[in-house]
Amino acid sequence: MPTNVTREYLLAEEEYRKAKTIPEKIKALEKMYSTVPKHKGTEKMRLFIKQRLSKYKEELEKSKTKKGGGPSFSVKKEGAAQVALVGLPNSGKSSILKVLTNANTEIADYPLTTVIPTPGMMEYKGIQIQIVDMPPIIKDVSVGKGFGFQLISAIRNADTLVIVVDLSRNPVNDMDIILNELYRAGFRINKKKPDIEIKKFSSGGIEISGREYVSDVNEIKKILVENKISNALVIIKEKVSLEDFLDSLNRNLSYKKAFVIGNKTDIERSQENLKILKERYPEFDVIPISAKKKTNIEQIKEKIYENLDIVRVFTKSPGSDPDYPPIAMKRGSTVLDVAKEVHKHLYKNFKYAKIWGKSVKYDGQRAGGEHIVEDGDIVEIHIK
Ligand SMILES: Nc1nc2c(ncn2[C@@H]2O[C@H](COP(=O)(O)OP(=O)(O)OP(=O)(O)O)[C@@H](O)[C@H]2O)c(=O)[nH]1
Ligand SMILES: [Mg+2]
Repeated sequence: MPTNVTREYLLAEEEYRKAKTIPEKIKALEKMYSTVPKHKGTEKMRLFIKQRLSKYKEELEKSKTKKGGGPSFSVKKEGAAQVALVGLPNSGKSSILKVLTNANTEIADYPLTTVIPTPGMMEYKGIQIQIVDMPPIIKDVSVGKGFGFQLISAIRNADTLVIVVDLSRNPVNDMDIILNELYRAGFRINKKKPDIEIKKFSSGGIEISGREYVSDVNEIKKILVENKISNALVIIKEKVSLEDFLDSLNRNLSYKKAFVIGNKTDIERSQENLKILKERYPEFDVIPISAKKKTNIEQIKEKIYENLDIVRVFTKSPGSDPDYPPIAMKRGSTVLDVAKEVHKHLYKNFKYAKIWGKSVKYDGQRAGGEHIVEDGDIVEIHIK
């Protein structure tokens, strides 16, 4: 960031950061443009502001022509799953989208480059996975700052998250902000929704089954009362902390898997910073990459695939080769789920299947509809 800007400019920039609506952003950008000193050294900055301005104006136009106002931020799902790239400004999210997919997105040496979620399609082992480059997370985004609630709801829409941190600066700071904002916005990262069932009644008080799984039953009762539950059977099926219990009552929470990309390994200090990050956040898988040099890109694809919990199934007709591409199914899907996915006729008239692959003992083994398929299985469906 050039230091030779005026106080007016810095104020306008702060206004831009705080602006919540598109008209406010446009107003602030116009101020920034009018107060930036006009000489060769600020040429790139002026260009940047102009580009932002025209993008927002275009957005404003679009939102005006749409019924109900407000531009929509969430991206329509395509392919087997949707993955969101989240991180602070300038960490390299857009650069990563570009190396993973064929999408065309803007990359610039200036924070807040991406202003609307931008999707691209990534192919992995014959499966199409949608990657969405998100506008940046900033401090207090969870309470409406910057891209605010629109950004949060777009992230919610994704099936899994990839956190991008910049190894050329303090990555622990990146992680602290990202995780804190996600938490405040109602995300629970790499956590399983606690296995608790609550059956509400109109009378009879509170009964708790599975008391051995909690440290303090009285606290649980207090939490229930505070949440206006006074008659219920609460079945706790696994060990939970009080905080997890409280979370289980909150329907607005969103449980997502995430791993971390440490970007910019081509920069000198990155190895040191990577070590610090791993020490501070040992519970996260970190994949160090350079979007610029295109190193370790295959590892990201593999990890995304792993986190999605999908299996590929190759269907085949009797007497012919397996079809390509495979179909993506949720882990734990059955042969009948596969039949349903292919055609309702196969599902309705299902008799048995022949299977080649990891889920069976020998090739061509016969299996019923409830048989669970595994990654890479070939399934031949026979009908009545
Ligand atoms: N040295 C180096 N620079 C990188 C790398 N990846 C991205 N950059 C640079 O970092 C800057 C920001 O990159 P972007 O991809 O626009 O970052 P972003 O996270 O999308 O930024 P916002 O849209 O503002 O959130 C650009 O100048 C990129 O060229 C990398 O692997 N190494
Ligand atoms: Mg970007």
